[in-house]
Amino acid sequence: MKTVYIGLGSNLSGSMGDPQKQMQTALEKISDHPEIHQLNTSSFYRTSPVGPQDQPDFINAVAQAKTSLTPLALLDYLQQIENEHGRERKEYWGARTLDLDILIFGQQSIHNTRLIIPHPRIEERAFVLVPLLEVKPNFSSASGKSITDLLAKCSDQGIVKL
Ligand code: A4P
Ligand code: MG
Repeated sequence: MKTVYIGLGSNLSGSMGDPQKQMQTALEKISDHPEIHQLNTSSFYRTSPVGPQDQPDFINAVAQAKTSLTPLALLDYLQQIENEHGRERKEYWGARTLDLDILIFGQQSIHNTRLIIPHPRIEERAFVLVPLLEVKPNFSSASGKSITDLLAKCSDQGIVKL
């Protein structure tokens, strides 16, 4: 069984409702899987968009869980949930009804066409770091930088706990 961390984000209403509702139903769906256990979710945060600015604020959170799934099987399941929530892939880093990213998968390092783990942009994003630290207070950065430094670097990114 591996401990995994999943980043959740939404800034558009989709087939399950407004962004917060989309996140809630996604979390229920994740915990419904027979091979995913002990789901523990951070607070929800309202965050300013990183990337294109002409889009609504996001709701973001991070979930911790234990799983016996392989990384690719977990990705398949998360992408199925994204699709059920009306996800369309248009603009890169653009607005989305639901985005589910695998941030960390046990101690594994993966680099293939479908999956990069740890997620390459964890360290530069307040919307990932802040909720991740809630569920994984012992997070240490792959680059060796201190958490204080990482948080200071992204302190201009708007983030409010809901
Ligand atoms: N993929 C590779 N590695 C992973 C991984 N660790 N987890 C592949 C999940 N998927 C991974 O993803 C494109 C492909 O990445 C997938 O098919 C999968 O095989 P996608 O979700 O279709 O595209 P995307 O989300 O637009 O790209 P990406 O790289 O996930 O974007 P990011 O980095 O997640 O950025 N601002 C705020 N405030 N909050 C946000 O949540 N999100 C983004 C998206 C930009 N700005 C934001 C937010
Ligand atoms: Mg994504």
